[in-house]
Amino acid sequence: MKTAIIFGVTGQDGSYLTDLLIEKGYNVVGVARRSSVDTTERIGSQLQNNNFTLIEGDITDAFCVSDIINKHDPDEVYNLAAQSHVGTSFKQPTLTWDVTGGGCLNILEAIRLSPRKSEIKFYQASSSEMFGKNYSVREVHMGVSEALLGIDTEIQKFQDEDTPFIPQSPYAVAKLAAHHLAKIYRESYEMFTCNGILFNHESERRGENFVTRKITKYIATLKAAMEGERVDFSDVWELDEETLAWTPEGPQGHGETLYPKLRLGNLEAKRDWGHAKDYVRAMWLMLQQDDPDDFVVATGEAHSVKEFLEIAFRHVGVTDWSKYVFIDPEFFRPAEVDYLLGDATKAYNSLEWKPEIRFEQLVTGMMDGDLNEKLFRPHLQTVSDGCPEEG
Ligand code: NAP
Ligand code: G4F
Repeated sequence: MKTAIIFGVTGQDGSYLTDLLIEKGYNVVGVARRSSVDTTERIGSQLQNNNFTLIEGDITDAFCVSDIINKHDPDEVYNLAAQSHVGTSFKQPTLTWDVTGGGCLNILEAIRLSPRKSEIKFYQASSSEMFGKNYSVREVHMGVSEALLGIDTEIQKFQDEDTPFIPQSPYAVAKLAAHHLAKIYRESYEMFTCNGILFNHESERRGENFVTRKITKYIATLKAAMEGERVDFSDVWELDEETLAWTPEGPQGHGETLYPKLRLGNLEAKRDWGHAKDYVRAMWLMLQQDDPDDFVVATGEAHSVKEFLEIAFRHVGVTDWSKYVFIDPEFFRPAEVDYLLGDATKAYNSLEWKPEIRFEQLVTGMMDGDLNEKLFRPHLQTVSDGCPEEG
């Protein structure tokens, strides 16, 4: 039976990877940092599994990391632990550097110094965010309808393994340092290290301060609250400009209940969004190869935040979503990554990996996930929701 250690097991990807490896018959050791509250919600279904062990550890503590590697004799080590929020990295750059960059170095060193160095395969969670402002270009042939209009080709922007990195945030710089370190350890010490350059991937388990889940959770919460108040979701009232909240004074006479608007930043940014379940499969496949390498993992489609909003609201019958959304300068970043579209041809060919879940299905699946949660969230009755510090 193979043993895998997952750093960052309580996160979105950590939970899906745990499910996958348990299904494949692994013994999984999940590492979670100490917290004053329970962070195991996403891996709750595995906690009683005999093949799953949850241990405490923090990747910024080199001795702790080394102790974990030596104690558990892993065949595979996955580093998914990170301060993974780009916006937060501008507010907490040092912490981001220590966790997202330094944490990877601690694991690489622990493996290098282990007597089992040559038997351990290592996966590093690199990110499309490292491309930052940069992209490659190519000419693509258009479809029949465009050809009839005399347009044969267009220039497409994309990123693949050969696109140079121009990071735009402290997070991306920390990830890039970790990425290069993993390569250097591969080339200098003959270690089996792979970088998965993953484009954005989301799910029902996505953290609530990433834009996709922030949107789906808001819509589901608002709908549930309005249904609780027997108020028609598609027919809201006048906006109180001061509180940025809807104050219903309709026939039901619900008086002062407040429904805050969804506060978002840049809606024009484009991302190549896939589903986390598909992407953890690619991580595992990388470590099953004979030789270590780096791979882009992406769907090959880019959509704007606005398109995500449109599909999510349409799913609950709302076509004019603009009246629910407030563009708040607080959520704009000091530097933005405008466009990410990955070319995963290398992963398609070498790993035989392909995404199964496409954009529209991702959005509606996330909406259903939040709609089915059916929790009543009392915070909707205040206007303090959507704290800029967190989203
Ligand atoms: P996530 O949900 O934010 O999970 C991050 C995990 O890291 C959590 O389990 C977190 O623990 C843990 N962690 C944070 N600081 C730690 C520390 N000092 N020591 C040990 N663990 C620590 O992120 P994700 O979406 O699953 O992404 C997984 C990895 O892929 C991350 O490295 C991310 O940067 C990278 N990535 C993600 C995407 C994406 O679109 N999702 C794309 C490319 C790359 P807590 O539960 O205690 O917070
Ligand atoms: O959902 P986001 O915060 O994801 P972002 O910045 O692309 O980073 C995610 O993907 C990376 C891979 O490319 C990972 F490495 C990283 O760990 C993380 O998982 O923001 C997506 C876009 C951005 O352009 C942002 O400016 O949405 C825009 N946005 C607009 N309003 C917002 C908001 N983002 C957040 N988080 N909150 C907003 O209110």
